[in-house]
Amino acid sequence: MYKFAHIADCHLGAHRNPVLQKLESNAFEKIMTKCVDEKVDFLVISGDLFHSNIPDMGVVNKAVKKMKEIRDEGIPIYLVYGSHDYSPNETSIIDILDSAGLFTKIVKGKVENGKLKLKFTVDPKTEVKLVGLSGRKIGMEEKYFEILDRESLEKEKGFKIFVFHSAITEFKPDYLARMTSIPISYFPKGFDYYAGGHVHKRIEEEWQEYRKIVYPGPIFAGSPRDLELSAKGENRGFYIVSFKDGVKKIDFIEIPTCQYVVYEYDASNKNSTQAQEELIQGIQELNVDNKIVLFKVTGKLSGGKTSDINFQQMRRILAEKGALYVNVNRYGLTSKKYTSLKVMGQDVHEIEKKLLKESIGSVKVKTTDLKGNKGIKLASDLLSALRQPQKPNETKRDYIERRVRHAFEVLKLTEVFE
Ligand SMILES: [Mn+2]
Repeated sequence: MYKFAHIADCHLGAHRNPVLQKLESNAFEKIMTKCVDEKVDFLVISGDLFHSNIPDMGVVNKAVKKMKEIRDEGIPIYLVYGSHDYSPNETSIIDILDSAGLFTKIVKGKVENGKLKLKFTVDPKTEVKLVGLSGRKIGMEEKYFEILDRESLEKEKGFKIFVFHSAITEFKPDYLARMTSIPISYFPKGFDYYAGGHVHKRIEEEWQEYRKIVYPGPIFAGSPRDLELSAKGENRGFYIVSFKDGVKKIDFIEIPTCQYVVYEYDASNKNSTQAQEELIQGIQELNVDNKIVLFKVTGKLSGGKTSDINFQQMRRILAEKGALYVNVNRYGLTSKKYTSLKVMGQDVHEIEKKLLKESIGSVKVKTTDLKGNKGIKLASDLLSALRQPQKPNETKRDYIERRVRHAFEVLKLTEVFE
């Protein structure tokens, strides 16, 4: 019997807060150690190993050391790009580490007569055949699925794994209804295992000839929403799959990182003084020692301003009580007095999207690519390409050039298929 490990959505480098950084790298290190202890034959990473295509070098160094350890134990690593570490012209850290031989990016193929022909990578020890399709920004991988030559993949004999970084329409959680997804019929049939990433939730499915469709979910958290879901009981970890002429057993290995406290407060019909008092009293009663605190305040104040509530003071109290990290979400808090905020949302990205949606109607152009949902996606992607921060040691000129290049890539003025 052989075994392989399947992880996805590590999002290494997602956090600026040192405590979260530590928890994230701990989770990754624990998984790598477990792979060695369990003597897996190889490791599959279904995209978003890193949170960006040019992550912080300290984060990269730590991860590389750990991956090097498992390589030295004779465990090969196979992966695809995710939507976060993707680069259309092979300038991602993923490509550098692939070139250095740390792991193998298994997206191999080319477009021939309008069909995308993918080539298998064979794991030398187990003879498992792997083939992968990378994630793209904003679900752009759909067009590659559309032209995928499924027949040649389906004909191949042996134990086969399809590695991908996309949501599948049929198995998408309800709360991700608006996420771009690929219908299951676009996937080649008859693979032994479909190793998924991108959806930040653990999913195990079987459907007709699609034997095992598995998403491990993130190993820790790529976003505050992941923290919230973890706090509400979603287990985080990865899979170990045992196989011999087909999958025999799949085990989810939970990797606990820390404990959470969720504190939600509805300020409706309270004035700002009452809300302030009740919040202070509420947090005094919490046991937050050594825990991540997710603090969510919603509702419409009956009097006073939202800025009357002193969240800084509450953060301080929680820190004094030993909280590891406090995430304050008050995007849902409004007041009767000040309703000038026209656009509300749960986070910055949602607000940005809503603003773009409101303004897109005034765009007067012929091409449909700049209108409607397509236009909104393009605009928000362009914004995120342009808001990349300058790297340490990067000259201003290089920085400007890099942003311009990324903007061009987003606008698909230089896109190349790997
Ligand atoms: Mn992800």
